[in-house]
Order: sequence, then structure tokens, then C-alpha cells
Amino acid sequence: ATMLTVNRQVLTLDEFTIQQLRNFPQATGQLSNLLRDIGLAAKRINVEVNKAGLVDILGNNGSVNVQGEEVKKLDVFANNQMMGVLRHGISCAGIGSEEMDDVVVFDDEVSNQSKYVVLYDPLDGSSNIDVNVSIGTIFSVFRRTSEVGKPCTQADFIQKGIHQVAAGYIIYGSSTMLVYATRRGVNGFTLDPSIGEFCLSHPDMKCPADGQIYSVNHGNYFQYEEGVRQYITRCQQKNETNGGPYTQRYIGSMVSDVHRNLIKGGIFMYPGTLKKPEGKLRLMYECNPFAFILEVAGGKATDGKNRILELQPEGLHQRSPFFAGSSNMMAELEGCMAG
Ligand code: P6P
Repeated sequence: ATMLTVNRQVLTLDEFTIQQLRNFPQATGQLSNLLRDIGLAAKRINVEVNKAGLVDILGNNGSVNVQGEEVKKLDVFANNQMMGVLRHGISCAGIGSEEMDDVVVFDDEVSNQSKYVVLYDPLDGSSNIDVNVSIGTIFSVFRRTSEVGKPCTQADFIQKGIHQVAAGYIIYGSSTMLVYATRRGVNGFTLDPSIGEFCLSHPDMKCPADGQIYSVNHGNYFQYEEGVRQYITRCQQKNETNGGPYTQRYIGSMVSDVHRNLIKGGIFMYPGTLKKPEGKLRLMYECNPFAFILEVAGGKATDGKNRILELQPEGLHQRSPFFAGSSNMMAELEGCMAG
């Protein structure tokens, strides 16, 4: 059983991951180290994100990333923080980032001995930075398939989501939270600035099977396929007699929308459109991590037809339509999509 407190103190992330290690002696501790490293990067990113409004760190730095999007300085900073802690740690052989065309193989003596690789979006929702809307960091951890001791390879990163060892996100919101899942469960930690530690605030998170919140960008409504439009209409027609009324919430920051639905129940949709049939969200470092977290918490995640975690990736930055959240809401959506 997981202790929630030690001597009546709330467990910190470090104590929690070490406790997990004690409960599973066969573990090498590499994953615990990795999660602590990510927690450190998150604390450093959090400091800069909370400096909203200071010109020197906000605004565009003029460059454009592999997605063709204007890069904001905070994106670059967050990317460098994640890469820095993972490269200097002892548990990661290389990384793939939303901000960089190709994977970065660390290829040094210690890193090559690591059994994990990490994919991440260092600061998702960066278009929200300048308007002070909550943003987040998303990460996905795979066990490498290449030989430990040698440099990792591109193939180590292009794996089905079902093979993720862990996945999580940090949300820089009214409080700063780190949520991560392994097969054993989903746990949420809230940053306590007075001690600079993430503390276990949401043990064993579960996504309610039912919800009354649907999240979608109505601006694209007439570009969505018929089944999606039919489901949206159903949401709008819910009332006290059929499990409603529903409310529509769309923050435009995936981490915020999915985090709220994970806690309260709900469904998040980023469907394909006529212009972008594959949708906008990235499979490897947005859809896969959230699909893993939601499934461990009892929810579901599909591309409209297939389970996200079963999709065979082709490339690092490919997109996928994304529907995810409460299992009963997903079942109703699937009924509409089946036509
Ligand atoms: P749209 C933010 O830019 C992001 O990548 C996700 O965080 C968010 O869910 C989505 O795009 C919003 O996209 O097209 O609805 O503005």
C-alpha cells in the first residue's frame, strides 16, 4: 500500500518515487531518478513561467520551430531545461522534443548505459503564454529497444504508445502540479513553494466514468465529420432527464483541458478537419502520454476509430485526431462515429 504521509508529513515526489522503489526491489531506480530529474526541470521552468509579463523572457525570439510556429523564448528555455537535466542525469539515453527536428542522442558513457528515452513537449500551448493562460510540459518515457551500452537510435523513440513505461505532465496553473502515470497508477503532486518540493496531493487519480463537460473548438464545427457533429449536438441537447445538462469548456491549452476532465470527468476532442484531416495534436508527445495517463485512470483515448496506444507511429512529429476522457462519454461518441 502507498503511504500518503511520513510522520504526518505529506510525501514529496522524491519520497514517493523512492517508496515505489522500496515496494519493488527489482527496480533499478532509473525510472525514479528520471522522474525526479523531470521534477527539477519543472521547478526551473515554473520560475520563468511565473514571471509572465517581463519582456526579456516573453515574446518571440524571432525563430520558427520545426512545426513552422513562431518560437517564444519561454519555449526555448523550457526545452533547454528538460534536455539539460536529462542529459546530465543517469537515466536517459536520449530525447525527442516538439521543438527540435530530430532526436538528440546523448551518446556519452553514462547515458548509453541508461535504459530509457524520453519524448516531450517542453511548453505546450505556447500561444497562450502572452495572454497568461495556463500552459504545460508533457512527457513520455519508453524503454529503449536498442542495446544498452550503445548510443540510442531513432527507432527507440518510434514505438507504439502501449509500450510507454511512464507518462506525465506539469501544469503551470493557479498552482503548479506534476501528474504522472506508470502501469501501477496515476499520482498528482502539487508544488509547495515554501519548500520547493512537489507534494503528493492527488493519490491514485481516477477519471470518472461519466462527466458533464465537453471540450472542443466550435470554430471548426463545420469542418468536422458527421459523427463528430452529431455527438456535439447530443452534448448540447443533454438535460436533467438524460445525464445532463452538459457544459462546454475549452481553454485551448491541452494540458489544462485534459487535466480538468481527468479530475471532474469529461471528454476532450481535437478532431481532424477538412483542412487538417490528421488534426493538430502530435501523436508521440501529446496524444500518447495523455492516452496512457487516461487509460491507467480508467478513461479511454482514440483517434476516432482506433485506440491511440495501438497506433504504429511512422515519424517523430506526426499528428493524430484525438478524442479522450470519461469511458461512458467516449462510448457515446463511438456510437455516433460508427455511423
Ligand atoms: P486550437 C495549443 O497550441 C495546442 O497545441 C493545445 O495545447 C491545444 O489543445 C490546441 O493546440 C488548441 O488548438 O486549434 O483549438 O486553437
